[in-house]
Amino acid sequence: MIKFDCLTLFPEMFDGVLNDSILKRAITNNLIEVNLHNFRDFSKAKHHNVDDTPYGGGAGMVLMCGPIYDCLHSINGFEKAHKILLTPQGVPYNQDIAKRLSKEEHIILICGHYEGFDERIRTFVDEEISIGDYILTGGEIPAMAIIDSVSRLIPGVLHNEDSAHTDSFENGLLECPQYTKPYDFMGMLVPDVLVSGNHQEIDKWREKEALKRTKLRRKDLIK
Ligand code: 4H7
Repeated sequence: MIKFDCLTLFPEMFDGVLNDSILKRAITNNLIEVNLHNFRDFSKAKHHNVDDTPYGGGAGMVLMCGPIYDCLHSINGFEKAHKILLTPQGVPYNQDIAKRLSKEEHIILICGHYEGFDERIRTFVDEEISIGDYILTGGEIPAMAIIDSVSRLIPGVLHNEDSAHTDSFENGLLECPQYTKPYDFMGMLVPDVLVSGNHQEIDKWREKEALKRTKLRRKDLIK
């Protein structure tokens, strides 16, 4: 059982992902637990503001420390939990990080919005993660990417126990080409080896194709 607590101003954004058949089953089978916390509920401001103007001036708003701090402290076991901030300035996320996180018991994800965070929020967390070099309007999509990618590594979450092991990246390579029926689609045929029934040859071909594709598309993955 791995527990995720998510601090967000937009908890509804998580509905679709958590109602996905695989994650939904993982939740009902008590393999994962996901709790959403709206830190606006912890605002002490008249109109429940969670952001304010930046010191030094300039456009935009900055998320205040207070509501996030108080929300964090309201979570049972927050001190021992692994706390992550989702920002474009974080360490680039990958499958190795997903594997490391899947060993945690309790992960707290903090999703920001607006122009950014008060710098002191960084002192609340253990690490800062980015899901890639692009800008999003909030940290919710990165948090969902982490919940999804980590959950599917928890034993029992995937139907076929093996499927996580045969995945792309598990062996450091991209997936090999795959085909299904029909054999002939508008003159494009399935490679002969795949219909040969020779499983030794098929395995060899798949390995070769995976390596070829990785070299061509993602040289950086070849160790
Ligand atoms: C923290 C600080 C993560 C979070 C600033 C978050 C991309 C990623 C956010 C911001 C994120 C990622 C606020 C900066 C909105 C940009 C327009 C939320 N974007 N934002 N600004 N790559 N955005 O993982």
